[in-house]
Amino acid sequence: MGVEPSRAQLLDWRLALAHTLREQATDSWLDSARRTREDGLKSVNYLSMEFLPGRLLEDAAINLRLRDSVSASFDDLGVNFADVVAGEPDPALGNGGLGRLAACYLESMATLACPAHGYGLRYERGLFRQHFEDGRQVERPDEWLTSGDPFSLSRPATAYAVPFGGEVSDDDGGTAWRPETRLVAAAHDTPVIGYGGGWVNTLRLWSALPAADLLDLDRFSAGDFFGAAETETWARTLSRVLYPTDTTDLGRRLRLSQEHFLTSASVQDVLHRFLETQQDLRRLPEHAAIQMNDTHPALAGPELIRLLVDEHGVGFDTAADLAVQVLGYTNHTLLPEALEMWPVDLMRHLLPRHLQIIERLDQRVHAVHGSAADDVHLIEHGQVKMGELAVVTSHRVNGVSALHTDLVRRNLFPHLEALTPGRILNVTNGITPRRWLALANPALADLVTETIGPGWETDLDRLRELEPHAEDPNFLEAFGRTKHLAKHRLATWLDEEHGIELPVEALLDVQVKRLHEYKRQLLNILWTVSRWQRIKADPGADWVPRVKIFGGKAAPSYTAVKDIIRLINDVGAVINSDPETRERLRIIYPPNYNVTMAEKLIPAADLSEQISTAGMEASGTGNMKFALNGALTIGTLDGANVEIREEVGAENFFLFGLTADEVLARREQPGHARAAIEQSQPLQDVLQAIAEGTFSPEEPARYSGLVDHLWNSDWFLVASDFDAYNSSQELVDMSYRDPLRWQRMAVTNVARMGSFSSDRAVRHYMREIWNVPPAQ
Ligand code: GPW
Repeated sequence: MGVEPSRAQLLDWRLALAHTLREQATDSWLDSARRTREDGLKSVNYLSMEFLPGRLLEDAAINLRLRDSVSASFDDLGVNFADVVAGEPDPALGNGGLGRLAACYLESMATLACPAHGYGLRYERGLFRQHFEDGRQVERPDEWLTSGDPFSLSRPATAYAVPFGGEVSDDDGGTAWRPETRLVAAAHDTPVIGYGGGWVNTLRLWSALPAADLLDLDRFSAGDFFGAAETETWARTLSRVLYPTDTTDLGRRLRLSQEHFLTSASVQDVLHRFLETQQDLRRLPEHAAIQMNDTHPALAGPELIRLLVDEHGVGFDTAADLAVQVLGYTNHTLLPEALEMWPVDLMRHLLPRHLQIIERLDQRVHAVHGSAADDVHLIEHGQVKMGELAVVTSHRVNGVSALHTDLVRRNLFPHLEALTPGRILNVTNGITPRRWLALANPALADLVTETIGPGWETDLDRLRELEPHAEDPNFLEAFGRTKHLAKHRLATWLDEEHGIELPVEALLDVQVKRLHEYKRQLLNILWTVSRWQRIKADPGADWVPRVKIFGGKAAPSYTAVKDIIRLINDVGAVINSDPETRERLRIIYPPNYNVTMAEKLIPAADLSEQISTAGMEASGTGNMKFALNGALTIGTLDGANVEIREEVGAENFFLFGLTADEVLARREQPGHARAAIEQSQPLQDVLQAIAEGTFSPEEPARYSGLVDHLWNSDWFLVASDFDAYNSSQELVDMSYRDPLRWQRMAVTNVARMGSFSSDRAVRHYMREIWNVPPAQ
């Protein structure tokens, strides 16, 4: 770094570490690319608007099997490794589960030596940083690039022009698109190191640059300096910010431009790499798979067809057939507000050629399938439906848990399932055990290795070998110590970073995830109020001490859940300062939940809150991380909870609540919320306290809207599930009172989590969707 060691700052050490680790990965990185090229291997191109990789350096050290020697080298230099990596920014290039899943899958693909590129956008500013002011969420910009991006390589030579706007004309059979403007996509590559370091893939993120001729010299010369730079500003804006919404709708022109920009640059790059070694484009499906992470990159079909037809002279039908063979689509939600639709007028304005191709694809579906396709419309009510587009341009469509896939088939795309039976399949989500056990929970990871030997890192089913030890009191005690260690580590961090005290002997009950009404953080905080009231009513009883931890951000425009954040903080302020209850109930809500915070919270948790309204959480992946780290789940029959419960056993899972079918039926009952509240004295007491201003004395009516909504509407069935949730929580207390029993349940959870490894999921994608053989 050009600095004398004695004068080096932590930042210098971190940059030096980044360069050193990247250097260590470089031979494998080049080898992996060379083998893919020279052996003509098929490679996967994972297109995603979001990636949440977490901090990179320690993970790289672990996967290169260099963690201990790096740490020892720093000791020799009198520098603390933990301090060095703690300064690394957490690239927040995503909102939540969708982006974190993409990161787990990239890591597993590299570990399995599956040739792959991740493609995304290099947002200059990631997801906002969250602060609380008077309990309210305040958003500040996230400047993650201020100290550079030292583990990545910028590749100015790898750049593509991405066209926008203008006109299309049909002249003598051929179609000509004369775009109004072009932006340049420039590549930034981050190595994705597989466990063991033998295979390294690439995460390629695009940033937008103005094309050289974008400064309008005529306008500039005429004195219109700002007007002259308009297109340049537009270019810079494009990769400036990540949209901070997650499974909620947004109808912004900039977002469609971002989606096209990602898709076009990535598909051009896929074709470019193919044409480096091949001539015959009809062989593209033998060499490339493109996976669309939800519909955000669903322009990949039209874009691939456009490039094949307009730039390479392939016929339309051949191009469309090729696209279908290459593309796959993963659906991650059923929520109507998250199903993307774009106004036809906007599409015509920004992407006239793509609109034309979509119209032709629509005609083609009807030509091929006749009246069987009567219910299929890619365009309806003036909107382009991106879900239908993604389905008809893919050979495989998958949901992300068994329940979710079933609902995708039955409720979301029944008309499309009927056209091409078998196209829709399930691949239940998974998580990487390297980050979520080896890195996040070194004490438990060491205990596992001592007990069953190494190798579980890449063969997570081996955790089953822990099961006999669940009867061994010595092992259970050692297991308990790892949980304590994680709690102490969390306590130190909470104290140092936030000045919050964590009572480490209490039951740690954690709900961390994006704020959304369907995830029902409201149910959790209402129950917490109820627990407080009952402790106060019966202070002599033997209450199990609990710490309720919340973490998560709300979309800045989602006011209903911003109120819930404020309520949690308001309730926390009152409860935490109540001397009568403080030893038995505490609320902690550290701001700015992200991957790095998850790595500290999850290993320390005793109880994992997975309490979404049944039928609404496509899968969840936090649920898997907690169980792998020995937390027990309290949860509904939703998403992957269903499969987790099947694996760990009903006796090791705290189930409650309506099923997905019962949810639909309940919503049909007029006055269901009022009826549920009237039947539950504890819930009435809670709502009354909130409505009276117990937690907002300076503004008693602050939550009257929220309470009103619960009585009169309650779409997410908080009231209907309240009593069941309470009974389940009482069972939690009973189980926790018997530490050996609890420990046994926790160990059983860990031992049975093997199938939730992202290695299992990625192998399934390779076999059933990508048609990529396993590496020898
Ligand atoms: F709306 N998910 C997410 F489906 O984090 F696109 N962001 C999103 O924008 C969407 C889904 C989308 C999540 C699901 O809510 C969660 O249930 C799932 O575990 C995760 O994607 C990964 O599949």
